[in-house]
Amino acid sequence: MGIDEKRYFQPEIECMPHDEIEKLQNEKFLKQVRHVWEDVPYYRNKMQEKGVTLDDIKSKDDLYKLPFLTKDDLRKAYPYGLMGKPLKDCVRIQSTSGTTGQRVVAFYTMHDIQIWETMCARAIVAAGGTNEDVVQVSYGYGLFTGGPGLNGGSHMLGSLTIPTSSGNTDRQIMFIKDLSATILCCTPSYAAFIGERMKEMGMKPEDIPLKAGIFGAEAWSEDMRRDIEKTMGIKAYDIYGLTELCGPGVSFECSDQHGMHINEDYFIAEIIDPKTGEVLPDGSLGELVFTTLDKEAFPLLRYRTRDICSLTREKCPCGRTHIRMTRLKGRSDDMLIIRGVNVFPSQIETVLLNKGYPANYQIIVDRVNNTDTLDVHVEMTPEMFTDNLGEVTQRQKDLVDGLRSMLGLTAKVTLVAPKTIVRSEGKAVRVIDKRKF
Ligand code: DLL
Repeated sequence: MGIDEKRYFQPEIECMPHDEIEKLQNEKFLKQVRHVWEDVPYYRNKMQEKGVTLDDIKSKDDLYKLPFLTKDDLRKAYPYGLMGKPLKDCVRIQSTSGTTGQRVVAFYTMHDIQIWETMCARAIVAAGGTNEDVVQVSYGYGLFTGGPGLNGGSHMLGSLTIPTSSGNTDRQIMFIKDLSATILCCTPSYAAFIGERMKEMGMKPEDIPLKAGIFGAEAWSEDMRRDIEKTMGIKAYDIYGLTELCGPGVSFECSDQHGMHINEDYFIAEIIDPKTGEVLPDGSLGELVFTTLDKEAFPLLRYRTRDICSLTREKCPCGRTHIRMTRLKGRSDDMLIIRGVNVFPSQIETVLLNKGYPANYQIIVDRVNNTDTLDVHVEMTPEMFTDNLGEVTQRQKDLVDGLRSMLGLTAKVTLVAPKTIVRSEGKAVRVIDKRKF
């Protein structure tokens, strides 16, 4: 059976047999390592410190010999220390917000921009997009990669692009409706907010022409996906990426909505044990590590993302052959250790959404008398809202029980009135950790 070419942006690459991908990766890998060795003294020093030279790297099988690069390296080498090209060859800078205290600044040549936009175009096609679609990009534009990345992908595909950026939610809805946007790109928390506002305005899913959403840049759960899909009457696709590697599009979901295909012609992905650095077999949960294969200005070998997930080579019904990563379980630095127990915010979200609460919550961790405390503030829906104290107490108790069985910990739950938790137009801030370490 032949493949339906319209379902892919580049079928010859996206559906390439595995042994051919390996061959392509091998060729590109050797070239990329040579580029780094010759042009990035910071990394060459790291290799030499580990006793590795270019001669030790004969194929992709030697990847494990290379040292890891970490966020700490990026910090030490800030701003120009990891560049692989002179500034005169670069055409763009993007950066993270630096909310975790570590601002990342990444550089791009024209070639780097083109491969990044190619990946975003693949993601839009995987979500059912064609050049007949109208793509509304409601990720932030500017230093954040979300807006520029999806904007570039949409252009490359030839779709009509509406660069609304984030914010001004009523105008977002007006544009979706008036300009017949069919694909919406934004963070999942902003999508949920837009959906909530639509409901308030008395709009139903059939009142808007949207058919798909491409949502990423932050962790979200399967339940949140279902909620957004229902409110907007769309299919919601996950997209992953990070500034260090380019931005959105490193991997993306297909019609199967079961894990994100990593663009293996541009990256090699590994999963390692975050504690020991040992490479783990496919299927194991661990930290995702990327090696770029085709980057000029900011090539990174064995870059530790701190993101936790697993990889699978299981055949995908969509026909793409590139390896898939699971939805992120969280970041290793997102993981909270509360009274010795590992807690991921996504576990808390799962309990809340399963019990019918919206994804509007805040997790507050503190230390009182040398004991960690976990407070979860959860917003009620307007339907739940009541001044019947008994009912509220019963609801809180039910959530405490649900969280205890998920986490093995007792949390304090406070139910708050609808709309009291601040909405996000970009990445939502869900955790406030007040402990001083
Ligand atoms: O968030 C790039 C991006 C923009 C991805 C738009 C998708 C859509 P950074 O600001 O550098 O880049 O943040 C990267 O965000 O290491 C993950 O921890 C998290 N992240 C990104 N995508 C997802 C996702 C952009 N789909 C960091 N699910 C990454 C969960 C995600 N977390």
